[in-house]
Amino acid sequence: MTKTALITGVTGQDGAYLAEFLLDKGYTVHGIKRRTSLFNTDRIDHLYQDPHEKNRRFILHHGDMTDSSSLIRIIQQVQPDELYNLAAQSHVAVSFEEPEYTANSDALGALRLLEAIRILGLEKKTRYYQASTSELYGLVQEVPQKETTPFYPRSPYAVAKLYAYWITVNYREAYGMYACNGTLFNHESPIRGETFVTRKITRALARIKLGLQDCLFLGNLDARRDWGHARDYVEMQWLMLQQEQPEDFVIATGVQYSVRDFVDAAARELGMRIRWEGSGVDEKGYWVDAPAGRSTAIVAVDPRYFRPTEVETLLGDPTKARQKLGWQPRTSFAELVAEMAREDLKSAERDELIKNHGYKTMDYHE
Ligand code: NDP
Ligand code: GDR
Repeated sequence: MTKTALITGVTGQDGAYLAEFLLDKGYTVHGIKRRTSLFNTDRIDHLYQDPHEKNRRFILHHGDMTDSSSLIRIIQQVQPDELYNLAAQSHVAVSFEEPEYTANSDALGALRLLEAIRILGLEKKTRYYQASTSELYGLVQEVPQKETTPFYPRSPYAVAKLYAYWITVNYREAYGMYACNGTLFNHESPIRGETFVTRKITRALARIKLGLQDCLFLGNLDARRDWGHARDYVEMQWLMLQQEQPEDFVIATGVQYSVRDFVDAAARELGMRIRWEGSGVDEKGYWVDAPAGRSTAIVAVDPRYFRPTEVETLLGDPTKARQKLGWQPRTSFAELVAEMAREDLKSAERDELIKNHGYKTMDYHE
């Protein structure tokens, strides 16, 4: 029998990879997208099926993590075998600016889904996956971090995700639901949001190479992360829901690099040199030095990107996932950076064409 999956956050990076993965496995996939004033389906447009088509296997619904009634209605209609909760205000820095909204969508959003499953009497049918995060470890208490490492969240985002983590555990224990947390370390891809540091770097360097941008402003260059590929990580999300017993798992590569290492690796890939600047902005936030040209990218630190409380270092230990799920990442750091740089160079080439025809392309500094 064909299985039915429901994905919240289907328009995001992981949602797009997971939808594709489940469709390939023969699932019928339903996704929840929120209403936005511009189309937000770029990442899943290749999966789109016309609503008039018969026997569609990819179906989108309007809903919002802050709106219980829409979630209950969709779950009632879809009756999912598996529910993947990937929707979130997922930007750590933004969570300091919108803490209440972040708590509403990321913490209470998870509760709304779990309650909907219970209200609808689907506790024995619907398996639930919660997108938990290495940000829970925050100020790290143990190196490397594994399933038993104590949490110390360092942002409104991480605190909201802490609630979501424990409410998932609680519903599993209280109501016997098949509910689990995937505690995922950072994972990236060519469709990563442009304001996360990896994509910001590959996109900016590619644009600098083609003369579309002058320099790249970053925050903490010394932050260290355990970066994997999103395509590898969604397979684990699925595997976690195929076990006999629901359990929580850490998913990571077990290797760590700094933001500065990422810049160097991306520059190497694009055949560029980096000129590092301690600080290249004046008190008004304007760039004070002349651009360095296409083969050399200026990278400057802008304190605007510092966070009130930073997570300096994260390194995961994926031993349990390797042993129990038989899972391990397939993409190396070098391959990840190369793929992202290659794809962003293609987009920059497209933007260059547009510019050469007299149209403006956006130079974001976020
Ligand atoms: P993205 O930011 O790319 O995607 C988030 C998704 O959630 C988007 O589809 C977004 O919609 C949707 N969304 C946000 N707010 C709401 C809302 N109020 N109602 C409905 N939908 C909403 O995140 P990723 O794909 O990178 O991450 C997926 C999940 O995994 C997130 O929960 C994230 O916190 C978590 N995570 C991610 C890690 C990573 O390194 N990528 C690591 C660990 C955890 P829209 O497209 O309209 O913005
Ligand atoms: P993170 O990812 O906060 O780990 O959360 P992000 O790429 O935003 O930051 C990683 C590290 O890089 C430093 N940094 C910068 N970050 C951004 N965004 N922009 C900059 O200019 C910049 N300069 C330096 C940051 O300070 C940080 O230390 C991601 C999200 O996907 C979360 O949803 C997820 O839970 C975690 O990964 C695991």
